[in-house]
Amino acid sequence: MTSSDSSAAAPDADRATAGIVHIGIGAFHRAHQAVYTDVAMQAKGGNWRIIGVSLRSTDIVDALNAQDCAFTVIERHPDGPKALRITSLSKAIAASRDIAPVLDALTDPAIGIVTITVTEKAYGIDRVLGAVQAEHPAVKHDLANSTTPTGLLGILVAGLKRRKQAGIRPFTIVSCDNLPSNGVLLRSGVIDFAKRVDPDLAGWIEENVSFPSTMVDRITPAAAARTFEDAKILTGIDDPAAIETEPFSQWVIEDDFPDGRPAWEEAGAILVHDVEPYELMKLRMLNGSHSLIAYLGQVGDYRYVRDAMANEAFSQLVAQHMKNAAATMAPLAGIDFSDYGAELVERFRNPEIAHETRQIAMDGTEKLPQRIFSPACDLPQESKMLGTFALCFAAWMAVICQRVNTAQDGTAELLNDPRANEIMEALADHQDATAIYEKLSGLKGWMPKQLQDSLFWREAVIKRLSILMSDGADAAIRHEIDA
Ligand code: CS2
Repeated sequence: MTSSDSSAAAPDADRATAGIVHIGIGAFHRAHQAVYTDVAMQAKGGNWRIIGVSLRSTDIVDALNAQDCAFTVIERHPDGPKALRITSLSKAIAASRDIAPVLDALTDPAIGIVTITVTEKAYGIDRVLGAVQAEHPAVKHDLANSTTPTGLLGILVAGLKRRKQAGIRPFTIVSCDNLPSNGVLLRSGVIDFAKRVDPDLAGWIEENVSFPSTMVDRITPAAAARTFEDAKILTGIDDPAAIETEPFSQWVIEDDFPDGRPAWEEAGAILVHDVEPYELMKLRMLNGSHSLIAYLGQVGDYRYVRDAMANEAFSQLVAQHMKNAAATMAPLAGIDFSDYGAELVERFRNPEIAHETRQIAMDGTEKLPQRIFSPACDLPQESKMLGTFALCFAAWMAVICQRVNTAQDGTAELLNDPRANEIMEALADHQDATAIYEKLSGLKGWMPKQLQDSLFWREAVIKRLSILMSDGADAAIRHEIDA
């Protein structure tokens, strides 16, 4: 347990030095943790500026460094956009160019926290076993080259190893990705990775490193031409690192920072003892509905989430799904799930937010387990409420089939999924709904046994996939809300 670090005297955030390394400086980080840290330092000071590390992209690193790492966040309010200039980032590093400065930053005793947004697929941790996925490309590379890592686990473990060797206290590691119990999962992956390269180090990590879990929330579409135009109009600055986001923002953090942290509560963060119920609520109600909208939206040519929500039947279906998802969770003190759902519907409807269904549809094999399969397993075996979950899974399959059919040259890239090659192989022949279900639900280590064994689930998904394939998304939606 800790309290926030408010020891610094007069806040002078721009002159503060770095105390955080953040891995994954995409739009979401810039719209979320960077803003919380900015506000926290303005309010309470502290040397908590952020050194941003990009694992792959180099463009954003160059763009940020060329402007002292200050950047614009446009909040899309209903009554017009509002621009903020964020200065909490102190420098950006491209790990793919040179890993040495990344490891140097991680070894700096002034760094007390490492935060992470790398998306689900970059973890390389088996969700059920908590062990590393030895065949994950980055994990495989890093296990063989542990002093020149390229991926998340390898970099964290190499940084911790250097600190141990130099007698420096470890940093606290904070996953900010949409994974259930993200801190617990990352802890077990880091320890398992360390065991494979240095068992003593694994013991030291087990004893000394905190991995608080967090729930993060802010809808942040990819930046588009309008983002940069509005940034220029509102600030007068040409900013290739500008991003846009919704007004809403939430961060629920397990308060376990033995070496202090920024006063994130000043920016509205909620510090709690147990994040899990908040994570479940958000993953199942927000992200699960997002996936439902994304896959049905892709089948039915709804380009943006707001377009789907403007369709009355579609919006009714989403509300129905939220209700079903809420039924899978234990009550959470202070939160009324139906109010939370109503607020989500309003956020999804925001006409100012152009969130492409295509963007959310990416990486389905990484997202469906926590968003759709887990809650489905928590409903009674033959519950009618399983319908909307089955529809989301069926819609994912329908999208996959559409894309496989249009990928004339077998381009797995089009599927935008880390398991694209396996999927392409599974669907090599032209197949009917039953065969497609068998092949895709049978991907190794994916759909939980409880669903594999359920005839009810199987029939529910196949029936919906048949409707989607023969009559399209709107027919499937009507069928679901009439059921
Ligand atoms: C979305 C999320 O792309 C997706 O999968 O569901 O990025 C979502 O917008 C955020 O989690 C909102 O906080």
